[in-house]
Amino acid sequence: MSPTVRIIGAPTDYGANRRGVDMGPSAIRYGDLAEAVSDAGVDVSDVGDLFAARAGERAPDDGVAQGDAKYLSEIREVSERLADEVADCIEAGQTPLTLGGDHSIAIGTLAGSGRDAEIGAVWFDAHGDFNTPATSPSGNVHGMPLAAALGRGSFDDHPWARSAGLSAENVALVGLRSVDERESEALRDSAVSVYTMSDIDARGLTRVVEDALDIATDGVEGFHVSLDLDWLDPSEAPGVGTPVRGGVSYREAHAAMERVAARDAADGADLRSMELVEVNPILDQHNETAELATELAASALGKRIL
Ligand code: 4U7
Ligand code: MN
Ligand code: MN
Ligand code: MN
Repeated sequence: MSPTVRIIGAPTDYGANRRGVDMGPSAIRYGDLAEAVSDAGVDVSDVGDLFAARAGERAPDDGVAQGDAKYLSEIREVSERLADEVADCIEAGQTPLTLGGDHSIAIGTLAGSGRDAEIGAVWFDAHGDFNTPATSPSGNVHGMPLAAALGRGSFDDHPWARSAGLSAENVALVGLRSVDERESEALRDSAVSVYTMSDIDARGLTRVVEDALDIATDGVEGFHVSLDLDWLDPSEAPGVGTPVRGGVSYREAHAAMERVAARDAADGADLRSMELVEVNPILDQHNETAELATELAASALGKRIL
């Protein structure tokens, strides 16, 4: 990781089934993100929010009928803008911290982060995010970004969505507990590594995350961390659009981010980019999910207790 972190807001909800997640960047900033990150001992700059037209300002069925992925052309616009911003940030020697927005923004982050280098990714989520327009039960692109970044299935026809430097062999999903049937088949057929909540139950959080980091750092220039707040149990993170019971605890989430920071500090591994997604302030209680997101970012960026 570079000594300077650049915050980039991506206030979009085109990929989600519930409006409100476009206010995530404001809620996370209001939760004192900049201060939390400075407390971690890194310099922080904030370039503000990218332009993204609000889905709520459109007629409900505008943009919906695009194959089996809703708002795909709107998502393409945001993704291309975000990919450029992330690639520029890395080129300038800084580490991008992208704030969603729904998880479709990962398409842009990964395209930018993997534009000029081989990268890996650790994906902390209750869900697989491995649907394609052809397999998705919902048509919501926030359930598809990982498949898109890997150029899978019908996303083959959308080269803007592909992350050039990312290969399935260097991707690990951690904490899954809700995967659709065809999505699960696709994951089993792929080289992506999957660690479910049962793996965490059986082996403990730390061992699982260390394995995931081994995969994401093997033979690549840097690794990306995608943190979907629905990874946590809804009792800790109520402000998300697709909560699933049985997630990780507050302490486990911090422990995972602390493993990320430790790996970044070690030789041969570099935290190249990170994103915080799916915080929905309309569904939150007193901004606690947004505040949790800021705390977890600080842990990943190296905040220590002593
Ligand atoms: B998130 C879902 F069907 N799998 O594809 C889908 F259950 O970014 C949910 O992880 C996707 O929050 C959740 O719509 C996407 C559904
Ligand atoms: Mn999720
Ligand atoms: Mn997700
Ligand atoms: Mn390092």
